[in-house]
Amino acid sequence: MNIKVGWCVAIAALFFCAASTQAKTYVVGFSQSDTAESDWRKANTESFRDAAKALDINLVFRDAGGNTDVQRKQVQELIDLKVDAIALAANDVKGWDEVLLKAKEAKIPVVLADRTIELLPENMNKALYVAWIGSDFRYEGRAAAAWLAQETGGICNIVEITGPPDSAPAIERAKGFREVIALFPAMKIIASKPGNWREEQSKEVMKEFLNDEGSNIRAVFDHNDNMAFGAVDAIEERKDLGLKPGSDILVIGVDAVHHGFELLMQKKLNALVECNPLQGPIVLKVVEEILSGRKVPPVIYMEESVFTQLNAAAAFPSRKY
Ligand code: GYE
Repeated sequence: MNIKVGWCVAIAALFFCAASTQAKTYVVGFSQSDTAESDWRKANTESFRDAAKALDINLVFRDAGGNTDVQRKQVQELIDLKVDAIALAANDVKGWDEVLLKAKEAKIPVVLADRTIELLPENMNKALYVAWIGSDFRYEGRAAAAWLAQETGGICNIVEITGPPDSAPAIERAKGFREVIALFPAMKIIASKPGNWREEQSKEVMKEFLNDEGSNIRAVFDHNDNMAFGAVDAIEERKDLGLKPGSDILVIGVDAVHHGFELLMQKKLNALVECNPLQGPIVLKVVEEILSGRKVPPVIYMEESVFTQLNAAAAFPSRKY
């Protein structure tokens, strides 16, 4: 072979090696439940988009608009697209067995982000997902009740505005909250109704509670901040009752989003149990580890705190969502 041809072959071989050692750009499907439902969810979606850019991951994004049937179809679409992996923030806890079995058959690893799911007993040992990254919702409910118990000395009539009854955070926050108030006989939930994470729906629920119970209400436990915003608006609108949110009626939220801090500092809210939405970086890093053949922890909790009127101002400047 003459020297010129030899050089061409050598250079081509070098390019081939460089290309083959260059990190592969992974294609990851992200199935989001409903970005529009809350400030938390908007921050969550954004964190995935930002993390995908930073990690040079091709994120194939699907948003189910809060419809679990649509979300199941969208996960099937991601399987049909033969993505390298799927991150799933499940709208409801149930109904995932069939489509996750399809993902397993297609050898597409699934990571659960944020929401936990319940599989049928016969599928629980089939490793239909590799890991779950999210928050301890049961702890969040307990933390909300513990704060309220110490604030009221264990004497308190409470109304509760919940997330959708089939979603993991609503189920677990309700359980955790009830576990703690059960320790205080004079702490009673006198009314409970879904606000479905949304401010407007929560405002309507709180208006109903105020009509039925008025000044008998000492506190409102909202399963997320946006519903706390709706409760505050409803209380302020009922000028005839002369009740002030943040003092006559204690208002608790879960998430600790930006506007929640603003209301805390205006003393219209009393406590925010943090639920950190900035999961994108950790979830996509876990996906990369899985695709690189490395083992990952099956459960990873996000780092979180509880914020009140006492520590909100100090924490506010460093908040990221
Ligand atoms: O608290 C709420 C969002 O799943 C933890 O869903 C999340 C919850 C969050 O809409 O604001």
